[in-house]
Order: sequence, then structure tokens, then C-alpha cells
Amino acid sequence: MTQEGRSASGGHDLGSAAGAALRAIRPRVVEGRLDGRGLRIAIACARFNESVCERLLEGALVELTRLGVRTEDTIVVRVPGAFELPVAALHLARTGADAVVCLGAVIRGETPHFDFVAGAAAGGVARVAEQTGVPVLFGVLTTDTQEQALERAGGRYGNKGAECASGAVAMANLVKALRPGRTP
Ligand code: INI
Repeated sequence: MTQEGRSASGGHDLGSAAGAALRAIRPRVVEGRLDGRGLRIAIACARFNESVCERLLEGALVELTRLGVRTEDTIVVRVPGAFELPVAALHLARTGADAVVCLGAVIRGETPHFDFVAGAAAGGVARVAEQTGVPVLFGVLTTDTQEQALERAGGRYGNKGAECASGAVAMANLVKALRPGRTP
């Protein structure tokens, strides 16, 4: 299978005639721009596993600034743990934020607590996004060890906070572009 076939057809290696026909189809593609100017972004950050969460927060703030979000348009609220992120996200979404970023780290212990906390955080955050229509980004690391979490909080596997910050900017702009009655 050629690289060209994969990218043009999503995994199907089309014959050259079909491939050419597909490439001739040019739908309008709407993507959220990575331009944070004028956007209001809210961050809910858990305190539990603080050393990891602080790195996630730092990554998110640096990325928002890089993308042009003004400091005065950014708000950070702290919650005790990842379990509390959904209700904070709900209230932040109601303040008129263009997007909300939820940051936390749930690290597996020896009890099923991990599964309850991680599941509630993920489900709750998804529900808030669906119910409010405000993008809510899930920047909660779920790992077996603290080392794995740190690797994803500015270590060798990037920074989930920064990733969610750029996702928040993209989604906020996408939602603005898709407002009812507006031709994107
Ligand atoms: N909260 C976390 O954010 N990460 C964890 O790893 C964690 N563990 O393992 O217990 C955790 N627990 C606290 C939880 O989020 C709530 O704050 C607490 O249960 C009170 O509702």
C-alpha cells in the first residue's frame, strides 16, 4: 500500500483512476485555527499528585501564551482531585469561557479507587462538554506510576497540559465557526 493511497483514501489503496477522482473532491474543510487572540480559556487543575499537576498547568499556560491567549483572558481554578474536575468545569463553562481545560493525574494504587476516580473524571468531563456545548479538554493522566505521569507532563512523551491547551484553542475557534446560522 502506498503512502499516497493511505493518506488520500483513509487506508484503501485505490487504483489510479479512483485515486485521481477522490483527489478531485474538494470539500470545504473547517478546522479550528490555532490562534488564541480574544479567546477566554478556563483551566481547572487538581491538587492531588501536585508535582505532576503543576507541570501540566505550566505546560498549558506556556502553550496558551504561545498561541496568543492573553493572561487576563485565562483563569485557573484549583480543585482537590480529579473527581472534582467535572463540577468545576461545569461552572467554568457557564461563566462564558470559550473552552475549559481539565488537568489532573490519577495514578494507580492498590485499590480500585483509581478506576472510580478516573472513570468519574472522564465521564463527568465528557458530560459537561456535551451538555453545555463548550469544549472541555481532558488533560487527566491515568498511569500506573508517577514516573509514567511525569513522562507525559513535560518529560519524554510531551506535556498533556500543553496538548490540551492547543486543543482548547482549536476547539474554541471551531465552535465559533460552527455557530448556528453562520456559514463556516
Ligand atoms: N485524585 C486524583 O486526582 N488522583 C488520584 O490518583 C487520586 N487517588 O488515587 O486517590 C485522587 N483521589 C482523590 C479524589 O479525586 C477526590 O478528590 C476525593 O475522593 C474526594 O472526592
